[in-house]
Amino acid sequence: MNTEVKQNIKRPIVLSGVKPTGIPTLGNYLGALKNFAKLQNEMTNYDFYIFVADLHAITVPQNPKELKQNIRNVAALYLACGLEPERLVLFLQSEVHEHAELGYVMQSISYMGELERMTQFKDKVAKNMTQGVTSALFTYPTLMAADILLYDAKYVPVGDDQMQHLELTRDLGTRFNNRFGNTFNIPECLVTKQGSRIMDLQDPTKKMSKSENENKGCIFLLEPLNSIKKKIKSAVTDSEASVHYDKVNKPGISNLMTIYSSLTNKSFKEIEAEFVGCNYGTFKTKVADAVVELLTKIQSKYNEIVNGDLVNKVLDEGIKKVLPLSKN
Ligand code: ATP
Ligand code: LTN
Repeated sequence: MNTEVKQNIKRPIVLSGVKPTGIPTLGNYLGALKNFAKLQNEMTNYDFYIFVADLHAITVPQNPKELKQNIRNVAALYLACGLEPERLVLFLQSEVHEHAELGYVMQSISYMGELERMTQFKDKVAKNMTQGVTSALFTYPTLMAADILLYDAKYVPVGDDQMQHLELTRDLGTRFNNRFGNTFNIPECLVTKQGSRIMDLQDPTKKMSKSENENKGCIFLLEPLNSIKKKIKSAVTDSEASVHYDKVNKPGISNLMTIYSSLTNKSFKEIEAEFVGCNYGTFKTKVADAVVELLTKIQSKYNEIVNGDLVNKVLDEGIKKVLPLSKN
């Protein structure tokens, strides 16, 4: 193996992925993409491995044409959200067949009982009852463990819905090391302080999710700006007409406050002070303005990128860097 690759291996790795199951949402951005861009600038001694998790996407039914477009959209959105090609190894999960191979090994050391406890599996089964549940949906967390352990990743930035999968990854890595000798680094989860779980605008007890919920409560990063404004204005709130944070009794307003706080860096106290005596309409307009300002920038960058060569170039370079590492 050449020295350049060896030097790469010595630098600790931050790794994460997004599934191309639809257009990424404001939840994906605030819980994951924004954090990747921030960490990339802060953690200058780390290498960043960011991939499009297409093998995970096919654990639920996909239209092949749409999947192809969604893969490209996710890759272009990574770049449009501030990930810098020079700082990052961007690749397609299915192009590195070692993910599936190690996933099989992880299946063979995991137990049905621990996979049955995964809440993402239970939630998706409840929602996909009519379509049939694939066995890959059940073993999904073992593939995710393989994604991470394969590269000896040190940190994995994710939204808080993935913490349970990260715990399982740590368990499987430790189990493998204990049985077969020290092989894998045991990774740590990096969850953003603000925005790690953005809720659906129509049902703020449910996570905003690109492939599962009714579209009305979900803001997609490539959605027309007018439609975004409408969705925020019709977000479910409560009858109190007072902007204060109370996740249990005021989940809708608390969710809008979380979005506003993540976008403006204002604390909940500062937001409460800003909107004393204001009605919800005024607050929602401000939230919508902040979201629209962000998405105007992201969409214009996305439009510059999506039809050019950059995405292919970055993916080609990424796979060249990542293939020797996965064989190490
Ligand atoms: P699906 O709807 O297909 O299950 P998803 O959007 O929930 O997709 P991913 O695309 O795999 O899931 O998520 C990519 C990253 O975005 C993960 O780190 C995940 O934790 C984070 N994420 C997803 N939804 C939210 C949300 N509502 N709030 C904060 N972070 C989120
Ligand atoms: N399971 C994640 C997506 C994902 C991932 C990973 C994230 C697949 N493999 C490895 C971090 C590291 C999800 O459903 N959000």
